[in-house]
Amino acid sequence: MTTAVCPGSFDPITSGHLFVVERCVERFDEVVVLVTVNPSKKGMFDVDRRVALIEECTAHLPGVRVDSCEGLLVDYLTRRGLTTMVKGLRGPVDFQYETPMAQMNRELAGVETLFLLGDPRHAHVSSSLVKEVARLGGDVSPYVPAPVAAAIADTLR
Ligand code: COD
Repeated sequence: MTTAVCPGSFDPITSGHLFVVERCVERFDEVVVLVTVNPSKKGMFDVDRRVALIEECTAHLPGVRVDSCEGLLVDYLTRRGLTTMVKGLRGPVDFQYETPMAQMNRELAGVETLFLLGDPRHAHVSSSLVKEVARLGGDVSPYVPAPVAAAIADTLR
């Protein structure tokens, strides 16, 4: 059985993230969408809400599980005998940011990182930009799945 772990903050999940998860579903038996928790960083959504939103947005995809973890990502994978994570790339800036982490994760625990090119239509989409646009009254519905757009509207109401 092949398993890919797609890690991220997912605060909240965007259509760009979802595209990457959908591509993984076509190539792996199981896909774990993993919300990484940084206790010193307060997000728009708490971890349980992020997990619940991802579950709702991926309910139509076979083989997807959603989980969360604190601490080193590679420890989560190693404890479960997993060796592959998949990261989405919007372009060269993401590649530059991700490369040292991939190298470090390979050295720390033999975990390989596979990079998957994102949808060019979402190359400018990030969770932080979505939150900023929403906070300033812009329409973010083209950039996030419908349940997320509703949750953001709810939070800002
Ligand atoms: N299209 C395609 N891919 C996208 C898009 C998009 N529009 N937006 C984001 N992505 C990709 C990102 O490049 C990233 O690969 C992934 O989706 C997650 O994105 P975010 O923004 O939700 O998450 P980040 O960038 O905050 O990353 C979280 C990490 C998992 C990298 C980080 O929290 C982490 O590694 N935490 C664990 C601590 C750890 O192990 N540290 C040591 C690392 S060596």
